[in-house]
Amino acid sequence: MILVLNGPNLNLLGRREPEIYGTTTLAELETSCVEAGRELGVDVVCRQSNHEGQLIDWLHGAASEGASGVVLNPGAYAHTSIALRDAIAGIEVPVVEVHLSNVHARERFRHRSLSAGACLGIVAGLGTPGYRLAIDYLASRRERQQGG
Ligand code: DHK
Repeated sequence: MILVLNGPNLNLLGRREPEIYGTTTLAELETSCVEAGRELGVDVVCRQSNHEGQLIDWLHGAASEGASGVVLNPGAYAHTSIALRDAIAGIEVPVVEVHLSNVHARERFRHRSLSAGACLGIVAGLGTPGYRLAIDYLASRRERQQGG
């Protein structure tokens, strides 16, 4: 199973600054993630929260839920949350950080991600297809590790 976690304000996708984040809604994004998983033969479970502690709890529970990887868009917590970074660093399950927008082409305060350094890798600026790339990567990584 691959867990897809979206952080604060991503529940507003589709309506929120569409020139930056696009017009795809969170529900549509989550459906496309589940479909990508189906094509790849892996279950995808999607969740969203506006609360830092909830995201941390889901990360802590990822292994016991059977997740082989986590796709995480931390939203603005990427730029502010040492607690989120520590949660990622503290679990065995690999995490790929995804940003819809190219954070490096935006305001200076978005250039630094505290969480990214604890992640396996990052995808930024590719819009919703970035999630699919991350799922694809984590699914094939799991297969490689299982010797498949
Ligand atoms: C989403 C957010 O909510 C912002 O706070 C980040 C990220 C960028 C995104 O591009 O998906 O700065």
